Amino acid sequence: MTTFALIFTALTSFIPGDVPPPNPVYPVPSPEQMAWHEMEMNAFIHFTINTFTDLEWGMGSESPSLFNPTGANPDQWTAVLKKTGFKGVILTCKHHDGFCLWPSSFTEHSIKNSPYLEGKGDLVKALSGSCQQNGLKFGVYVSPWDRNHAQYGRPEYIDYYRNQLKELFTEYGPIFEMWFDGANGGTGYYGGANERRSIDGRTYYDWPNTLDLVRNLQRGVIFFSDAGPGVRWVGNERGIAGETNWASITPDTLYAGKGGIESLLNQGSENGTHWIPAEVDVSIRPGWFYHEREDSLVKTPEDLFRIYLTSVGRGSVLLLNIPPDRRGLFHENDISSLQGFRAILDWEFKTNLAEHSGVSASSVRGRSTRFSAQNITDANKDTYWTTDDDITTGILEIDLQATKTVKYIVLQEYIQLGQRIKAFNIEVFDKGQWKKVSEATTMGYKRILKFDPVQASKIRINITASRACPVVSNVEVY
Ligand code: FUL
Repeated sequence: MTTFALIFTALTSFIPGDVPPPNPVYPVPSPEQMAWHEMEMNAFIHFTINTFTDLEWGMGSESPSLFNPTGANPDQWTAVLKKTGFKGVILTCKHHDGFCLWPSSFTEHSIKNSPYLEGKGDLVKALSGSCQQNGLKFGVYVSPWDRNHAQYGRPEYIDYYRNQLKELFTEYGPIFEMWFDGANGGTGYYGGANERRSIDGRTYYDWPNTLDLVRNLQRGVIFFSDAGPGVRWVGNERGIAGETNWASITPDTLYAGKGGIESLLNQGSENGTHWIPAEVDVSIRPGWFYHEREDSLVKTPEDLFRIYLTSVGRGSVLLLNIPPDRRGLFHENDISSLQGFRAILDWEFKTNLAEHSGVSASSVRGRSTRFSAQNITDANKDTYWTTDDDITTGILEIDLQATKTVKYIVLQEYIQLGQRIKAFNIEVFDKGQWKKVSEATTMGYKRILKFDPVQASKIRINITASRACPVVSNVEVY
């Protein structure tokens, strides 16, 4: 063999594509769940007759004539949300009191019998249209518990609920997520019966058939409930995902309304059988609905940023509730907090000090350029660094070229191949010494670690435990 042939053989044995990528570690996200992860921040809108009765949970006996938001303007909502950086919006089309924000043909307890636009209004349509125009995805909250409906608790109500879903999923454009929460049964008006009705949360709603019905109308919709199947509740309403946060969980251990599982929901399970990531729902105010007395209690921009770090920064999606007031507008105090929050995000994550920085790794899968360490700073979410199958630890070293002040590190696993990393830490290099600045367990879709500002010319990510060979797609430094 000539020297040329030898060199050529050596080169071709490492050409991209030569080494197969790692096999997935199951479960993995569906394409729709992947798109959901990438949204990162969604808004919740709680608005209904409760806004006018000053309640959080209406009884179901409220007259539709109370619903009169004289200045309602969904375009104001979407403009504010878009500017803040939200990607989707979920509206309480129907809350527990049963009042519908769309003129459902299956009940009189709706916006069509309210003074709002003389009964001609349809806030579900107005908001879904405004979302489409502004490039936001639209989702629905349709409470299974209905304190207005006479048949609630009986089989007839399930037909009613399904008919309402058929209306929403056929006449209101694309819906990315459907929310059904655990609050179920109890006292209510129930068509005038005024009594307590209890249901068996496991069987009454016959969820599998309801979900199939919805899926047949719109494939790919993400279902939220404690047990998913699309995304799970995070176990609290304070905006805090677990520091250890697995996107996987075994749904048999959960069902909507079951108590005592908050910490399981908060952290997920390393060996969970299904990909059901946590969604962090939290309100900008103490309540979910607007109450004038809470005008001075709106979360500050700093509060919202802290919540961002404990939700998006822990691999979850943030679902932040902003309730319109009695005019039907976001209140000035809420808007100013959102503007402040956006300003903090822009300021804190202004310049990625690691973009296109040189990176070296303790080892690279098959020594292939396709899996090189450089992939973590190439600003391309589809490329990643990984190791050979039998290696479950690794060191990535980023060279910042000069000494910089560093305060955050953002890390992303390539979760399309499953969530793997169980433990890692960060060290920074300054004045000839390495110093540990942060330690963490899971990485997941996104992990943001904040530490006291330090001087650093190099950064090391030490992956110390992983369920299989680690696969990292992105690292940013601020
Ligand atoms: C809960 C409901 O009972 C609250 O009113 C609110 O809608 C919250 C997001 O979900 O289950």
